[in-house]
Amino acid sequence: MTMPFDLSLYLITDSGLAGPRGVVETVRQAITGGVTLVQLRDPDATTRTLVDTATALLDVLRPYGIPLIVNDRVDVALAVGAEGVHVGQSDMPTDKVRQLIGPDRILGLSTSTFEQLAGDDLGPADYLGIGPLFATSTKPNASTPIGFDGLAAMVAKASLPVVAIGGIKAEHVERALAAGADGVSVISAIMAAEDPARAARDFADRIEHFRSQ
Ligand code: TZP
Ligand code: MG
Repeated sequence: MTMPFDLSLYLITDSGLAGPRGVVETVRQAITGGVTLVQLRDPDATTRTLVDTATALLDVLRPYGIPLIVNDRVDVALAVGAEGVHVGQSDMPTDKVRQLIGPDRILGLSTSTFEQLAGDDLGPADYLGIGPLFATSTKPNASTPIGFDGLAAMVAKASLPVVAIGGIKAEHVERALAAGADGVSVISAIMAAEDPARAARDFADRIEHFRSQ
C-alpha cells in the first residue's frame, strides 16, 4: 500500500531558478507557505549533487511530514530513502520502477496525451502529472499545451489522482481545480519568487478557498 500523499501544492525544484538562494533554502521557505509535496528535479546535476541535495531536502521536509519525490532517478531515491519517484514517458517503465521501489513508495507518471492515459504504464503509478497546461520556458521541449478544456477532458479519462503542470501561476488555481485536478504542480512561480513562502501561501490560500466553497 502506497504511503499517503497530498498533491494539492506540489513544488518541483529548479536549481537555476532558485539562483544563489539555492534549492534547499528555497524549499525551506516555500514549505512554510503550505507546500504539500516536493520533487527534486535537476536533469543536468551530477549524481553526487543529487544525492547531497536530496539528503538535505529530506532533513528539511521530514519534520513537516512532507514526502520527497525524486525525478527520474530511482537509484538516488533509494540511496537517500526518499518517499517516491516521478518518471516521464521516456524514462524507466513504471512496472520496473515499482519493482525497484517496492509497494510503499509513491510513484508518479507524466502524461500529456489521451493515448498515454490509456497505456499500461498507469497500472503501477499512484498519480499522474498532466500537462503542460500552458507553454512554459521552464521546459521548452514540453509537448503542446492542453489548456483548461484539455485538462478537464484528460482528468475525466484519468483513473488516478491528477496534478496539473506547466506555466501555472496562482491565479490559475481555481480553474485547474475546477477542471478536476487534485492539485497544481509548480516550478517557476515559487522557485523563482522573491519571497517563496508568500508565493506558496498565495497558492495554498486559493486552494483552500476553492475547496471551502
Ligand atoms: N513538465 C511539464 S511542464 C514542466 C514540466 C517539468 C515545467 C513546469 O514549470 P513551470 O515553471 O511551473 O511552468
Ligand atoms: Mg523524466
